[in-house]
Amino acid sequence: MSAVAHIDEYKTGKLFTDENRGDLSWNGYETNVLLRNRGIVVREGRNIPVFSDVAMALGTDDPGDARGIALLDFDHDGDLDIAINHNPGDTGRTSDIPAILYENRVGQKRNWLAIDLEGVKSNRDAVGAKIQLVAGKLSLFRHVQGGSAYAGQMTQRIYFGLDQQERVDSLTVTWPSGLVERFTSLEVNHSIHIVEGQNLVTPGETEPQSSPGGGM
Ligand SMILES: [Ca+2]
Ligand SMILES: [Ca+2]
Repeated sequence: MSAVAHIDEYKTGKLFTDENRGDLSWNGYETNVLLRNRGIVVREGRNIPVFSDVAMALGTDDPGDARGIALLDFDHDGDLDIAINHNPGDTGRTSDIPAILYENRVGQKRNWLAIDLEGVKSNRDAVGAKIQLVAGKLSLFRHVQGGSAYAGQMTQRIYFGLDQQERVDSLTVTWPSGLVERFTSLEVNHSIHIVEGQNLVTPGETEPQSSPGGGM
């Protein structure tokens, strides 16, 4: 039952009663959205981020009661895929409501770079590190986070989508310790491993598996 579709009943409080709700969750069945980042536009002198909902166009507008989400490159082709878990409501029967895995079928047509950071003086997972990448006209920024979603945990590997750029001009890592390391002229379409303070880029290891959290 959708609280949006039944907004008049919702306002009466009727949907909160056991008689009407039964053993089902009474909301959360709105379709999922998938927002495409269209970049920054300047309006009246202000930088405004613009997003478009492309869920219907891409077939991800599922009406399930989604909760946990994790981004991960499950097929190791350099792009991020999406795993989603669902809320079993008061039934607790997670096996009745399987997770969904959305495969990214666009990203592998473009160039990319994936990065694992390993702190030494900083914390080992490099949480708090900042990465600035420049590739031709692209200037991209990533921040290594310790937590990334409600009821789910993303991969810790950092991914940069590079469109048609065939080389990374510069990569600047600012570690939590304050150390700044800069690398230039890097090849694309592979993963790399950077250990704090070694001023060295080595090939990355196999992507560790990530998964969304359990149903709530
Ligand atoms: Ca992938
Ligand atoms: Ca793919």
